[in-house]
Amino acid sequence: MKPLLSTIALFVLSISVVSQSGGSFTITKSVIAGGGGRTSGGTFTVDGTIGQPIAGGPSAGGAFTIISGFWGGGGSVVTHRALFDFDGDGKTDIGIFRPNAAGEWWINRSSTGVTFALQFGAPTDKIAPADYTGDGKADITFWRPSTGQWYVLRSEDNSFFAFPFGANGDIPAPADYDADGKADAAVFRPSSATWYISQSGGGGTRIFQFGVNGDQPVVADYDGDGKADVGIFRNNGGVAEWWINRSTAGLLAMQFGASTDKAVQGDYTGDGKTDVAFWRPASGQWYIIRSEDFSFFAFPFGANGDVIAPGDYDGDGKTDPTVFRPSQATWYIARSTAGTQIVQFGANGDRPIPNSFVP
Ligand SMILES: [Ca+2]
Ligand SMILES: [Ca+2]
Ligand SMILES: [Ca+2]
Ligand SMILES: [Ca+2]
Repeated sequence: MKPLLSTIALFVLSISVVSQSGGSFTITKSVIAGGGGRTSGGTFTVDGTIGQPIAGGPSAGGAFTIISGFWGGGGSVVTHRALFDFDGDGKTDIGIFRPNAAGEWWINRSSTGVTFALQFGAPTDKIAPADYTGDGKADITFWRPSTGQWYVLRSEDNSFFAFPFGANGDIPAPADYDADGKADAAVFRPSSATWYISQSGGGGTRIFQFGVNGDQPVVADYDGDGKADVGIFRNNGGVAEWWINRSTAGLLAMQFGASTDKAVQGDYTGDGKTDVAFWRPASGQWYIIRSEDFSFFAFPFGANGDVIAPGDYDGDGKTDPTVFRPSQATWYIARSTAGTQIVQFGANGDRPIPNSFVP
């Protein structure tokens, strides 16, 4: 077991190296995560997996020192990123789409407080911003119903690319369904209740039926496995039904809310799992079902006529209830750690970007 020990020691000294080999095994990916403290002492056992690939069979041996730490027991590491984060600082950015003849995007970068604006799209396009390129920054994107074309402005260099996916009448529902770190172009076709998902990770296009005509997509990661889950919000005779096909935990169906409520699913509790939630326009009440135990809580925030725009504006991993009041172009953000923020941004008639996928 001497070779294993010497390799771990070597690895500790050069954690930026991604490939190490020695003795009877090979480590092909970094096994030391950032942060953490220093641990040293006695004997150890490695049972199979270090980091991502299987490193070999069980090994055991003498003294060791680890700076930082091992990743958890062979499982994958799930990262959850704030949606509508255009500068990649982990915080949702305040921003609007203005449906002028040439569609305008105005976005206030949370990292610097500086606003940038550009024209991209038309008033009849459906805005569909998400991180398609996988650099951790949302890409300004729209989907054109008349042609089924997607137009993505790369966050890396503001160049754009376009491709056809979907047809007129479809509802765009992009998200990272295959958990490769890139949003996948996707549409729900109401006429046939069919989903089309173009998996960026190389898995091809998934086509399947889920829901019925009239349902609205409410896609998010409800079971916290890193994969977006297909879900719909249904008006069943005035009662709201949620049907969610969780990628790991299976089907979840519940009645929660009324058909006139607005779906505002998000991770309000910060456990990495999206909570079923709605906002009631008439009363301004938010109703949230905790993913932890399916209990619910409610509170008032906002008023009738507001446009909801939930996101993680303070970057603590918890969704912050947020509304945009068109009459005053004012944002009210109930930040989970930093308190309520009131900001004027945009104009009456603008659409808050974090409202992009609200049914
Ligand atoms: Ca940001
Ligand atoms: Ca993907
Ligand atoms: Ca999932
Ligand atoms: Ca938050």
